[in-house]
Amino acid sequence: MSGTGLSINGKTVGVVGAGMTGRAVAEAVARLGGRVVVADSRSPDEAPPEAEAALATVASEVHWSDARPLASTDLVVLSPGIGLGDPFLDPVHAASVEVIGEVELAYRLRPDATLVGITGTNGKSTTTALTGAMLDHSGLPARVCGNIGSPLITHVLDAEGDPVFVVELSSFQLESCTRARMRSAALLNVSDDHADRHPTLAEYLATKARIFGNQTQEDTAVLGADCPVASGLASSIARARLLWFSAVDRVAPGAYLRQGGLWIESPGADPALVLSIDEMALAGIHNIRNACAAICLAHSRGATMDGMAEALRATRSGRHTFETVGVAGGVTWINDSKGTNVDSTLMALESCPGPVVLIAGGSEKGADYSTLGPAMAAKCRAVVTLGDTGPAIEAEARRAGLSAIHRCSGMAEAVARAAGLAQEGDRVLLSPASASFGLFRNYAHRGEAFEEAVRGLDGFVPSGATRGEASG
Ligand code: UMA
Repeated sequence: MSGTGLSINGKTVGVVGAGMTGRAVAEAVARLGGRVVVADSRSPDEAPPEAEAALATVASEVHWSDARPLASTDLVVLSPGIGLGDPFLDPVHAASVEVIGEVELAYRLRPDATLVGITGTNGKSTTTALTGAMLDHSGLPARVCGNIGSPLITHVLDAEGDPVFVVELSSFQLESCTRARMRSAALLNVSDDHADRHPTLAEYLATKARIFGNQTQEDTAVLGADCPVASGLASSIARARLLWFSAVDRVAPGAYLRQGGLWIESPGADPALVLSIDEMALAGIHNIRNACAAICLAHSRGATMDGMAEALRATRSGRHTFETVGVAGGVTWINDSKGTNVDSTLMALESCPGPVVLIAGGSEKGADYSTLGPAMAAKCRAVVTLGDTGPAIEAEARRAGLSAIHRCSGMAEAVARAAGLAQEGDRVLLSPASASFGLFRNYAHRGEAFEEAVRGLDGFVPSGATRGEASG
């Protein structure tokens, strides 16, 4: 594709973070003729195992727990895992070097790229995957990327032709966006998450709202009408065309559930049926909302009715999102490792029809677990806790009247304990309501550890086709 943006040829670019994003940025900068200086706040002992080898050919310098060498660079590009206000960046701010995120860099390199952004506390990945599939099924080339698993920068530099980049955006990524313009953007919902990085809900919402910040009259903003926090942003959308989505009410213009069907209503046009929800591969009310959001986004980029319907028939839940691993001794084992906040665990519990043994807990991000207590008491036969947040989850479960609570130190122990507690017909649900760091590299690593332990249970029978029913 053509590029009319920022030139970094001959410039020295600081890259903060040696993870997936930092490595992708370093590769991009080196390829475009820039000199790369990497700094990561971790010590060499904590370095991601593959980092040194991956950076060896593209970075001139790699520094661990020292950002001072970045003070003399032309521009610093941040990975999402480290906040703009992190004290590690003090030497960079003191030297007044501009700091931007990877998504912002991708935009500045290719301002002509069509970006479709999706944010929200839950449902981002599902909506992103659905939107990409709807465009693909409509014959419109699309690249699905971002927080869902691969940095935007790699895609914008590699893309042939002029695809639509459908980008899942976390608050961590939006925090460091300044000029990036989303031709279509959605805020799905907002609930408590990442309190360690965003101390108040207002600040978290303001960060998410940056997704609409650079839109023009030619662009589309999509808001979740069923979420009071997200819908409250409507009055601040000054320029873009606003579309709504809802699984409760008819909303126009926008997409909604009515009489068992998903409808789209454009200004001045009659409502049009996209498909009956019985035909969707995904189940659950939250996935109906995700589907409606995806319809708004894909329709705004020219997707066809047939293409949208075909994508909804074909798209299943993503990995580690309420995936049935299999059955052992009449107990169904479900991997919802991607349930990293309270809201997503509440949805996963709601999606389980019978008694549940819940495995929850992980690393601390300042969450409030009080709403989880009554849901655990109502649904759980027992709760098995893991990690730093285990005691807080345990306290809420006890306050709500549950007494069968067991603290474990690792996944194998948690699975063995849950197997002993579950009875025939129960579900054992891994849905941690917490991040994974500390015990695991990321949520995928945690989900794999769970699946490995489950596969070792006596009489285990793996699942066939899985029907996604929860968040993600
Ligand atoms: N880190 C440091 N010091 C640094 C840089 C990073 O300690 O100098 C730590 C971070 O605190 C974090 C870890 O390293 O614990 C990884 O951070 P990173 O920014 O290097 O992460 P990447 O490997 O580049 O992956 C990131 C996203 N991860 C985070 O935002 C933490 C991935 O989302 C995303 O898929 C990838 O970029 C591509 O865009 C994962 C995630 O957990 C799935 N996202 C959070 C979520 O969904 O809740 C926001």
